[in-house]
Order: sequence, then C-alpha cells, then structure tokens
Amino acid sequence: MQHSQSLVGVVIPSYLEGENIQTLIRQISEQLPEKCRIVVVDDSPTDQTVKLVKQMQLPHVDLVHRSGKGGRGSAVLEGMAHLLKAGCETIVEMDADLSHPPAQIPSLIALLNSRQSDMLIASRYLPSSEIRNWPLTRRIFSKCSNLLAKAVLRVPISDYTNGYRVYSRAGAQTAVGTCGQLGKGFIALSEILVNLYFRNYKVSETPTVFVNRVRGESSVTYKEVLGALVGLYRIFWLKRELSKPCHIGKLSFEKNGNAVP
Ligand SMILES: Nc1nc2c(ncn2[C@@H]2O[C@H](COP(=O)(O)OP(=O)(O)OP(=O)(O)O)[C@@H](O)[C@H]2O)c(=O)[nH]1
Ligand SMILES: [Mg+2]
Repeated sequence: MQHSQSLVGVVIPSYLEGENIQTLIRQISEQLPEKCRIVVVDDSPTDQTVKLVKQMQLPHVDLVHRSGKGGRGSAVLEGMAHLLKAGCETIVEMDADLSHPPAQIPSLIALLNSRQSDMLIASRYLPSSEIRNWPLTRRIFSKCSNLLAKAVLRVPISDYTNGYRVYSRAGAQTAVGTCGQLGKGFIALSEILVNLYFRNYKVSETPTVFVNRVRGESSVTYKEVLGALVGLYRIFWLKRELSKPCHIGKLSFEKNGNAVP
C-alpha cells in the first residue's frame, strides 16, 4: 500500500544525454520534492554525462556508469534493481531526452495506486494522447511497430514501446527477476509487459504527451531495430508458455532477485 512518505525511485537510461540530463534531474526533483531516489544508468563512451550529474552534488541522485552500449532495457533493469535495494516502493522509468514530461509523474503515481496496478504505461496512442514534433516517417514506424506487437502478443494495451512507465514494487521485482533474457535493448519494454500481464499482474495505461527530443542525437542503431524484431519473435514464444493454464503465475522475489516459492 502506498503512503505519502514511501520512497519513489526514478530510473533514467542515458546514452550521450549531456545536453538534457541536468534539466531532467532538476524537473524530476521539483515534482518529487519529498522522498525520491533517482538513478542514472549511463553507457556513454565519454564521461560528460557522469561529470554533469556529479557536478549537481545531489544526495538523492545515484550514478551507474557502465562500459559499452549495453542497451536501454538492460540499463533500466539494472537501475530498477538498484532502486529496489534502496527500498523504493514505486519506480518510474523514463527517457533522458525530455520526451517524457516529468510534470506527469505525480498523477501517474496517484493513478497507479488508485487503480492498484502493478504497471501503468503513459500511452501515446489513446484518444487524448499527443505526439509533438515527430516526422511522419517516425509516426508511421512507431504505429506499425505497436500494431505488430499487439497482433503478435495480444495484450490489451495501445502503447507497447513508450518507455514512460510506473511500477509497483511487486511489478518491478518481477520485471527484474524475469526479464532481460530476450535482448538488451528496447525489446525489454515488451518483455516486461508480457511477463507482468501473463503472470496476472495488473497492467493499465493512461494518455500522455510525448515530445520529440529537442537536444542530443538519436542513439538508436539499425542493429537495435533488427534486434527488437527478433526479440518480438522470442517474446511470442514466452507469451505462449505463460498463457498455458499450468504456468507459474505470480512470483515473489527476494531483494536479491531470487524467486521465492
Ligand atoms: N544506458 C543506456 N541508455 C540508452 C541506450 N540506448 C538508448 N538509451 C537511452 O534510452 C532512452 C531512449 O533512447 P532514444 O535515443 O531517445 O530513443 P528514441 O526515443 O526511440 O529515439 P530519439 O528520441 O529520436 O533519439 C534515452 O534516454 C537514451 O539516452 C543504451 O544502450 N544504454
Ligand atoms: Mg527519445
């Protein structure tokens, strides 16, 4: 049960986001002034982002600097594990490029709790959602990826690929304990969704405004796009396994991520 003093964690995967990271941390901290822990999981080849975060000298902000582009999904799962160890009851996942408005964090958390959900997705594809400044090609690609994922995985959610989400502690524990097996990149978003939904966790969504990045370069490679397609095929088999009547259902996890019978 969420209470006003419980710790909220925010995980930010970042790759060359020096132009955005300080603004984002400031905006999140304004939204969650009481009790929050932020972890930036940075895979940049330079230490610019790390230096900028350290420069802020904020005791509630942690840094994990990894070597090599380990993928968005793996960064988020590592950050979530860190926040669970720190005792967070609610975990927010969001991009570093200011596409996900921090002003929505408090209402996302309130909605997660009032609906008693384990994962709440901020969706770009509900009737009152908005996508600002995306070129047409990008809109088409994203829409088609989502339609394909929905046709294959059949979870009744409109946005499988937006990385703006809020998790209950149980939802985050299950994501950390079961996901990251099928690919290191963006595919983890669908892997987490399928694992939670077919293990009978409550998953829901609400409209959001998505704003195309203004600063910094896209780091998404063709290899990662291809990896997501292969990953979708793998998740299809995971979904089939989890949909069987005898599947294991909800799991509990200890702090170290081990499943408890
Ligand atoms: N730690 C880590 N973060 C990553 C990696 N790849 C992407 N990210 C971060 O994940 C988030 C989403 O990546 P984006 O590059 O914004 O992907 P996108 O939103 O599909 O594309 P653009 O906004 O057009 O660049 C951003 O915060 C990135 O910095 C990675 O390999 N490791
Ligand atoms: Mg982006």
